Amino acid sequence: MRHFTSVNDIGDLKAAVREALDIKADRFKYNHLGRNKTLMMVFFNSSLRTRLSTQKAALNLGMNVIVLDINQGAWKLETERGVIMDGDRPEHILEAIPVMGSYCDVIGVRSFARFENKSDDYNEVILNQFIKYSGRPVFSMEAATRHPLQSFADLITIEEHKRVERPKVVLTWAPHPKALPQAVPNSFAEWMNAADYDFVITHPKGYELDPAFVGNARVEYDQMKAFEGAHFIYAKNWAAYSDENYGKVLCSDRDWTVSDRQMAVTDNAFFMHCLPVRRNMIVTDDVIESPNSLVIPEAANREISATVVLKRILESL
Ligand code: AN0
Ligand code: CP
Repeated sequence: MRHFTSVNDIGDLKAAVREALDIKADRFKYNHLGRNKTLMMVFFNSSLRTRLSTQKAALNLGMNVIVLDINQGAWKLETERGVIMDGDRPEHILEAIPVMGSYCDVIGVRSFARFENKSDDYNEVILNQFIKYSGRPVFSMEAATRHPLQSFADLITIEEHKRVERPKVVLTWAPHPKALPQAVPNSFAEWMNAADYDFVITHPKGYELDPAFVGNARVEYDQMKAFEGAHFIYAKNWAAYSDENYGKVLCSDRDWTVSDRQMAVTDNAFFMHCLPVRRNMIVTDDVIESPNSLVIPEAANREISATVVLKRILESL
């Protein structure tokens, strides 16, 4: 594997999960692979889990790690070609990327949707410039449209906990005070469709996701109906995707907050969220603290998904 930006880069999912569980049983098994190899993690946005789990994954593989927070101590980057750079951005990304590439063997990039220009976001202009100009394998640590390391960890978590072969998995929108990207729900949908689960998406009208990610999922606007008989509830907020309301918050209805009321109609479902989560906006204290909450093992599996991905990239160097 050279680059890792979506489910399409991982190949057979069953094999990927097998490899993940194998690594989980002995996470230092490939400790020789990363000897004298350097991972550079570049963050345009904040992170707790991705930063720590990806660094741990690199250490599992014997790599060295450099972390750059673009907004803390680096020069502000101009990202558009052709701009007369007389403003507050002293460096252009077209120089910065190849310079970063010259100091490392693999690059991880976190660059959220900016909600300034829908086509720039959905064309992944930042991530793709890293792929084009760094000369290195690049993997997404959440880009504008996807968060594949998260979705892979989610898949591993579901496979570890499922009680039926083809579980009913429900992705539910939930309220949040700020506009959040669609990357997590898009990516989750893409991986759930690829895993061929019984997959349902529920959200208020106006929150329809890009049909390319919805795929064959059933969309159910009645949240209670969607939850009936579910085995896994995956909550997430996202802002509107439609052209007219792109990046906007349209609904703050706290009836959508996941609580015991909705969980009661599921088949004793597990609760999942990628974190960070706003309690009593997305999910109640009771649900996130219940024995059915998988948020901590799910986050722990981020180390495993990142180890598999970095291992495969190292094998291709
Ligand atoms: C980000 C998002 O919704 O994409 C990161 C989630 C992993 N969340 C926030 O900014 C709160
Ligand atoms: N789930 C996740 O990616 O968390 P961070 O934003 O803290 O990295």
